[in-house]
Amino acid sequence: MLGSRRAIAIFKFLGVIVSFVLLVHIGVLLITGRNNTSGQSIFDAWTNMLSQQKKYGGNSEGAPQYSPEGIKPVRGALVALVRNQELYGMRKTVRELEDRWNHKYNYPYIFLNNKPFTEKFKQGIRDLTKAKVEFGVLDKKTWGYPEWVDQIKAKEERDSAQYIKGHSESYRFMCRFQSGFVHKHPLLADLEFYWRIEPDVNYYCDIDYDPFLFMKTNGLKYGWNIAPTEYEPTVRTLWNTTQEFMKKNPQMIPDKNMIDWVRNSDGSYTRCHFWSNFEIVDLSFYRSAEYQAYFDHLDKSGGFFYERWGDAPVHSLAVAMFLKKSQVHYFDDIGYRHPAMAHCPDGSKERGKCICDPDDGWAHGFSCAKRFRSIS
Ligand SMILES: Nc1nc2c(ncn2[C@@H]2O[C@H](COP(=O)(O)OP(=O)(O)OP(=O)(O)O)[C@@H](O)[C@H]2O)c(=O)[nH]1
Ligand SMILES: [Mg+2]
Repeated sequence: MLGSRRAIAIFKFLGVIVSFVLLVHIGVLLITGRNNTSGQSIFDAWTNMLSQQKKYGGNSEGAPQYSPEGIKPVRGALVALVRNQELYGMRKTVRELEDRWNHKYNYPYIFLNNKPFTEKFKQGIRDLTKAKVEFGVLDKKTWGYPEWVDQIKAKEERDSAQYIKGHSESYRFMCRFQSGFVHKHPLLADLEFYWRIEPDVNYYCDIDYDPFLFMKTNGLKYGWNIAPTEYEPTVRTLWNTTQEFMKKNPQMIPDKNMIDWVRNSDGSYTRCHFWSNFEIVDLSFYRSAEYQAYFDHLDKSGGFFYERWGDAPVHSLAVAMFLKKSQVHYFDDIGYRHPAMAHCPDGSKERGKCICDPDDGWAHGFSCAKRFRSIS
């Protein structure tokens, strides 16, 4: 009796030893082991398998990391119009972009201002990145009133305006500059694409590919991320002025366009616009004769000052008139927040890369993003 108990105890002990040796063996195989047939480590095989899966957002496989000085596959840059006093808001944006994306790609930055940048601003930005950084001042002609605008009428509008930023003269200069002149600044002369950035925005997700290259290789002209409706009092006559332009210049409007995104079935304006504080654009679009003619038409009407037309609805109406949907890309994989609105990817494609809560991604459900998905 005693002998058989001892035998069972010995068998149990041996069982534990054998299991332990087996576990250690499997562990060693997993960490350093070689697959006998291919000679490839199991971890290598796993990593290869993951890297071969098509990443969302484009042909990112094997995307090289670009050196700060090296030539990039696209002449692209991150561009901000910004004031000296916004240094710390701008630093937050640059820090997040560097951490999430640009430390690998090292695309240059261009900062523009209607006043000279201080040394403190320049150093405060340069400290954050290895990429090339340039600072430019605006040509006076691109910041202010064109000679045909009645400045008394413009002031009356500002004094009586009941809408956000309605009282601000500089905000109107900013919107006119971003609508008609940013792409003409000499520092952008050599660029094919720009990615607009602003102070105090957030980038929530790692971006593991080159959006400039993605746009270029796919023939995309305009990339966006949030699409709300514009506040009506700021654009009272913008749609009528745009329709006038379309009637006068039918040869400029291609048959296949996106006009149904901005035009309701009864002909009225949807006020849908891409929120241009984030936009990635093929600058040949803004440099085109069509875009220039449209901007000139709007500018002549004075609506940047007699109302408060934003560059977002202006850019968006141009996209809707002149581009096909297949040339416009919804960067719904880029988690982004500008004060008041945010977009968080739903998580299915970017799991593990984002710090935002997909349930907060309410811009995704905005009617204009939905409308974009529904038009052909
Ligand atoms: N240099 C300069 N930049 C400006 C001026 N006004 C606005 N900007 C910049 O233009 C961009 C848009 O201006 P914002 O004031 O952010 O406009 P917004 O995004 O409609 O409004 P917010 O909700 O306040 O962000 C930002 O990058 C600003 O830093 C200005 O007078 N001078
Ligand atoms: Mg802003």
